Amino acid sequence: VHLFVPANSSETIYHWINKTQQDNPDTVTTILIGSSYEKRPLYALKLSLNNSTDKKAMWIDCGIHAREWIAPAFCLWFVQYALSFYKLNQEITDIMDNMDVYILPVMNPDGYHYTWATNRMWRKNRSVSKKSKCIGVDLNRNFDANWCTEGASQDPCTEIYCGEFPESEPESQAVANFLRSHKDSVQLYLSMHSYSQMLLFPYSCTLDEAENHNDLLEMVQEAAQVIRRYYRNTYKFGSGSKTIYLAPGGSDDWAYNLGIKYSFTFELQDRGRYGFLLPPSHISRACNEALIAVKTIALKAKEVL
Ligand code: 0X9
Ligand code: ZN
Repeated sequence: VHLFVPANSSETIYHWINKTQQDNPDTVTTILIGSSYEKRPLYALKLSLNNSTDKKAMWIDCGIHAREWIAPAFCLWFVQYALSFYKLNQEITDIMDNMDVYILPVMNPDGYHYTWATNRMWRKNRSVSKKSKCIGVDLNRNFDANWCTEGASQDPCTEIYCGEFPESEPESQAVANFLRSHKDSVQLYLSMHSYSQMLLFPYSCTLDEAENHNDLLEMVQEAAQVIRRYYRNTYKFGSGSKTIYLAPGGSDDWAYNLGIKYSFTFELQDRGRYGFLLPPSHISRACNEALIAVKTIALKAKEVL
């Protein structure tokens, strides 16, 4: 599939959100779910085909971590793919006929902007701490899942600072509030990161196994297999704590504990050659392989729901 999705500045992404909604008024609605510390709006797109009210839904967020630029690119890619290939590709048609899709292209717009303007390697948000000169909270340590235990830090000067208290940050609070108020419909949660090529599921905040560990394992295993088959690329898979590291306060574990039993974090390309600085020429492959993984998981989730 060829879709034109370059690396995008936050301004470009706001523009794109606007245009996507205007061009697809029957399918796309923009939902303002909150605003960032620096008061940038947090827009989620809702893709919804038939206006039945009791439809199941999936949620995808991208760009929790500022420097992981391939993640927002994926969110845009997914939306453009879904809108262009509905009725042309059977899998996306099947998904869209059965689920609404909520997409938050940039969960951390302040950090993202900062990586464009000032420091390409910034990770956290940009909130100012009362107790330190250091700036920013790791939004993926700020959720209420074994918050700030081993794998996070109380030191504002570290990259894994958990914040003052769970959901202290407007960005994590906005996502948590939205999911809390939509938890009866949202049954699949996906969070896009990079890099290292991994498909992860809960728990990351403890070494304990999730109650449906085997289902989750089967889903990511199948998704990794599909990537290998179609793109000859390798993704590791498993629970977060056993596959990468213990890391509490993450959005995936929090969503899982909320009752969204199919909850995943994807680490997209690459495995370290370029790291966060993935060249533009790699964007399309990285997004396409993530897309077939998302389709595989969404179709499996649809079966069991
Ligand atoms: O450490 C993270 O937040 C993620 N890796 S990254 O290199 N993109 O920063 C992994 C998140 C896995 N899930 C949780 N820790 N809950
Ligand atoms: Zn990340």
